[in-house]
Amino acid sequence: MGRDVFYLTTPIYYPNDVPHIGHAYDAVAADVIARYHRLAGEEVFHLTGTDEHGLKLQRAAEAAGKDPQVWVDEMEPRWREVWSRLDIAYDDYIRTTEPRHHAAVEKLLRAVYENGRDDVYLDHYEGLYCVACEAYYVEADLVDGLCPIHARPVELFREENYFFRLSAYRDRLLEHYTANPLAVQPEARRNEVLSTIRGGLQDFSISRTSFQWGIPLPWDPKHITYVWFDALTNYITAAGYADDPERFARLWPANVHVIGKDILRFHAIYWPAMLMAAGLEPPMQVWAHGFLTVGGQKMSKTNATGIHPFELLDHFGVDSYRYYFMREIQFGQDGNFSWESMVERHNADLANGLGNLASRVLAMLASYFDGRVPEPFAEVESDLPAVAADAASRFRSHMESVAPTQAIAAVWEIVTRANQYLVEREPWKVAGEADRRTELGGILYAAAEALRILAVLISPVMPGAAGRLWSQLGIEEPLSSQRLPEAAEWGRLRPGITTSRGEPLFPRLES
Ligand code: ME8
Repeated sequence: MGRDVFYLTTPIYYPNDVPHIGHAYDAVAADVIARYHRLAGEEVFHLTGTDEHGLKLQRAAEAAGKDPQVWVDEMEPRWREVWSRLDIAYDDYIRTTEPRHHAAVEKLLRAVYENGRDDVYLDHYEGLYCVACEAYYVEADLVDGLCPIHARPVELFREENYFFRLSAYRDRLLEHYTANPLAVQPEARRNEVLSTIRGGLQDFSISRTSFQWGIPLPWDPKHITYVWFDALTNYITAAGYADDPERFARLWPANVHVIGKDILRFHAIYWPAMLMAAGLEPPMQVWAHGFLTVGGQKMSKTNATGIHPFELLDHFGVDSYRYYFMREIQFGQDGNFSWESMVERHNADLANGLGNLASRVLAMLASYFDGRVPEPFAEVESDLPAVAADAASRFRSHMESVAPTQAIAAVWEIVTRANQYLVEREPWKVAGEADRRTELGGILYAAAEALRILAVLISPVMPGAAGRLWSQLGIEEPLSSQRLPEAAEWGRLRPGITTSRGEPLFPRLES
């Protein structure tokens, strides 16, 4: 495999509306994983973007009385604006209306159409279509006659479509997933995919004739490319499939597509089969997270549960926001958002936990040592270095396996142990005894060193707070130059540097 870059993607979002915290959830998760890999010294390519074609977009534009292109041009910046406030550091942003994408979709379509195996054929189709999903359903899929995902009425469509012979890929997909047990995660989702494939696959249509907004098939332009065929292709467009073979060889296959569980079938069945049909490798991993609810309910505009990220960002700030969703909701499972739990996490883990640790240590350094980091003192025995080393190593292995919730929990063992350590050692009492000055220095060195390691380890999750803590510690080398595992090794904090107290990292919030 020619790949030497960690290539990670988010889904591309439909800009028919503004984002809610469910969309932001996978954007934040992907950013945390991407930042972790940069911290581990890897070259990272983190892709996100917007899925701008299809019937759903065409109808949203019509409802707004606008041309679809004008509409998506207006809507797309409202997504980027949210990613910017969420500190999402993507390396590329793809819009499916861009010429580079048009070229890649045409190239992929042709590769599949002309592969000599008759994988694309023309047929008539009559079926039940959910425009919100942009997908067909059979009667048995429906719940009370409604779309199983959106609980909305489906529409009967009858069209001439080109079909992709997905049914022919059953055995190859099974072989792929047997040979690559981690290719779909978590385990429950892998089992779901395997049982769908074993149950037999239906061919799916890859073109539409009932509307115009999309990319025409190169061999029959009255057909518009099915929006999912179009959208999935974004992952290879941005890797240079149509215009940069060298770059494509370095980037493809992607290491991980981070997605929500509702779009698993497209990513873990359609997409690998499409790639196989074109002679390309499937992605190395598809990681499907769970669904967020608000007050136990599906998020939607109509029941006021479609919370815009700004509502929370204005109140909690970006670091607390990112922390909450990654820590409170077990990544991979469904979870419920509530204001109460968010305030609770903020106050308990951030304000009282990490924030309090930092302000106590920095205040004592200021009062007893003029802010200077004292010398370590071997006689001050403590298990803090061992706790930190163990937590850092578990943090890394959890991040490597896309388990941010467990990774953060490991880091918080350092916070808890360091706060206990201060309580046990009572530096404020030691400070009263003139002959225990070296010991006092040793205690505060250890606590400050724990803070330094914490700043490094929290940086993928809370880049802003990590940066502020880092500058309060007065370390000269930029935080962005730190690399794991070395940066988490105990004893790298240099005695003599000048710390400063600064503002509290996480001011307490009223509930
Ligand atoms: O599906 N909780 O776009 P999208 C968690 N354009 N995640 C949620 C969520 C919730 N309540 N609601 C939405 C699409 N999401 C396609 C993708 S990729 C080639 C094309 C997640 O804007 C959802 O699971 O409807 C999905 O991963 C993402 O938001 C985009 O949803």
